[in-house]
Amino acid sequence: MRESKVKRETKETTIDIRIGLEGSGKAEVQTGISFFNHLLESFAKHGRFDIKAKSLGDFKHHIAEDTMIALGTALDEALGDRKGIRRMGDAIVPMDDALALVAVDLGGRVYSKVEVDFTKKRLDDLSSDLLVHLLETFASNAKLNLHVKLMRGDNDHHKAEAIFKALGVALSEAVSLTGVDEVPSAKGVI
Ligand SMILES: [Mn+2]
Repeated sequence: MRESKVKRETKETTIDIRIGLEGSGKAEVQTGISFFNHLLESFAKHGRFDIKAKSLGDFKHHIAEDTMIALGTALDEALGDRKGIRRMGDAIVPMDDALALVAVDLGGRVYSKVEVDFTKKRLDDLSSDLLVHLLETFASNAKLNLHVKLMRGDNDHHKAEAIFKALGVALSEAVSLTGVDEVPSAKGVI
């Protein structure tokens, strides 16, 4: 079972995260930000990851940001030497009017490009402008290459949720084991 636990404490936040890659999509997420909980639960459900998160802090911005740092770190640790994984994964996921494309490469190179625009300033109790930053933060801490493109969409809630569902599906493919016990790189290391 590939899993890891990360506890991250700063003057601003205290974050406790646990991720299991061979999960069933069960999420127990308490960040104090309802919409962010909803996104992480969608991510866990469609990635079939088990995620436990408890985040406390001074500002919602710090809580969300530091939760994504810890979640990215936990994924990186759960993957270990990344032997035997498929490494790449992608998904195109609709949610009513919204259509999100997500592609990931767990080859260890950190790069992210996230293209999405929101109409409103707020996604319920989460600032819309935080969303791109949260995905970039996750990618850099998980040491992955992430491309996100919102192909179309009208409703902001649907756009954000389609992206997190697609991230789950893409990552579930990328972390899946091929049965070949090798690092999936021509270089022999990741
Ligand atoms: Mn929803």
